[in-house]
Amino acid sequence: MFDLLKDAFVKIKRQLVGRGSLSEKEIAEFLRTLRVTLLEADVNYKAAKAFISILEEKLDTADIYTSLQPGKQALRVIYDELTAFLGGKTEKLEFAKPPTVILLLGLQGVGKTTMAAKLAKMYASRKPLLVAADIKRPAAVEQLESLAARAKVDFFSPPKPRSRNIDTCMAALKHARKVGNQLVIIDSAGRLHIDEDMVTELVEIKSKLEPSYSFLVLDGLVGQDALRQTQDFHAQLTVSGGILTKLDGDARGGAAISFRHVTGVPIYFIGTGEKLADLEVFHPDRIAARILGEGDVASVVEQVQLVVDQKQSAELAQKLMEGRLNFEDLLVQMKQLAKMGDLSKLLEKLPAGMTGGMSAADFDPAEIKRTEAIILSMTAEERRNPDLLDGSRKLRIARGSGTTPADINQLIKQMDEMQRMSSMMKGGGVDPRLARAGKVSHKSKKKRKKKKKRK
Ligand SMILES: Nc1nc2c(ncn2[C@@H]2O[C@H](COP(=O)(O)OP(=O)(O)O)[C@@H](O)[C@H]2O)c(=O)[nH]1
Ligand SMILES: [Mg+2]
Repeated sequence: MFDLLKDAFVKIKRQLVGRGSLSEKEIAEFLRTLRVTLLEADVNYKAAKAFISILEEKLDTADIYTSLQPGKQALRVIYDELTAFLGGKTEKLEFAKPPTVILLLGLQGVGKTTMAAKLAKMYASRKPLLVAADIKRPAAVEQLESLAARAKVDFFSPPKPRSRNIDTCMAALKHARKVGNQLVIIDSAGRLHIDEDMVTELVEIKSKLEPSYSFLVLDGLVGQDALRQTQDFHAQLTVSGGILTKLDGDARGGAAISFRHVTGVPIYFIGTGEKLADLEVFHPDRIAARILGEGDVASVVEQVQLVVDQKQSAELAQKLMEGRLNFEDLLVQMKQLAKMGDLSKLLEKLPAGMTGGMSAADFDPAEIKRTEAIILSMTAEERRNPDLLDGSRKLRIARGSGTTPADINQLIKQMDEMQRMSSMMKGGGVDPRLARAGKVSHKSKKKRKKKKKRK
């Protein structure tokens, strides 16, 4: 995701970091490079211009020129301004008076139906109702119905085969009130191009239904054209925010950067794959960190927490904090990580220093089998107390598991790294800035101590 931007920013960063001095001329030169990159990444021309001029202003301060570390100072400014440009704070859905109604708008094929189901899954605790208000496209109703079954949520189909979409929406709302669905997600009909028919229908739905949120769904792979669509939609329907899909693969990310500037409304979510779980809340600060190549520690932690069994992970966190991780825990941990599926996607978000030299290959099923064999060849005592493993024990375990002592050393090293990485993640959200500096927040350490005391 955002590879092009990331590459360019990383290059710029390399030039900046470690600089003892920075001249006005050098800053101007680097801003020129940045501008070209933004345009290459399909950032809207006006948005790119606006962003560069903000940077120009913020970077042209005595602070930078007199700073002992002007490069780092400049990067800090870029991180802050990029975050602000992406919208600043994270938008959260409010569930004020139920049912909260979300209307999804957008052209055909952008990913509305998929997104409807992803949102329903993410907010499953609200007892969501998925509404098929698209009878234009053949099989659109069936598509949503099967996705609803997969997400295990309620589904509402048009009462009659030829019901008008507006009637379906109103009937669904009534049904939701009766049944107690706190969230209603409407999958509306798109067209290949914005046309009058569609706009008229959507305007009517929007005014009668009065949705809490109307989100424009945009295909992140479409460059400048997506922004044109945005402006057209927004001009006629005044959306409350945007959702970008298909940001997996080689989406250049231009739309993500421009959206806020072009519309004045924020991005709420991003879709990063075809599976229902491939949905992320849009966190401007984390995205900025990702683009700057700093990794995205906080969202990785979140994803990890989603899959990892809560109780088990609490126990594990406790052990990690106390530095008593052992081989049994490691095995559990690896199996859980393997469950998360596409690990390479997760690992790419982490800064290199935090992956502890681990790569997706370490979680490959064959690798896990091998680790399991090693651990099973240990005595119960050895499993619980890794310090026992001396040369002769290692040799015995290696023989028993069909591996070599070097493999066992590797495993011990990996566990140390995991211990280190986990204490950095400190079981919760990590302020990306702190994570970058390799520091862990003192506040949370204190909190942890307090918690312990209470026990
Ligand atoms: N790679 C990828 N594909 C997606 C994503 N979201 C949707 N798709 C695919 O895009 C196609 C169109 O999606 P659909 O939800 O039917 O779009 P709609 O016409 O707007 O309702 C389908 O093949 C989806 O599987 C995403 O985030 N990433
Ligand atoms: Mg659809």
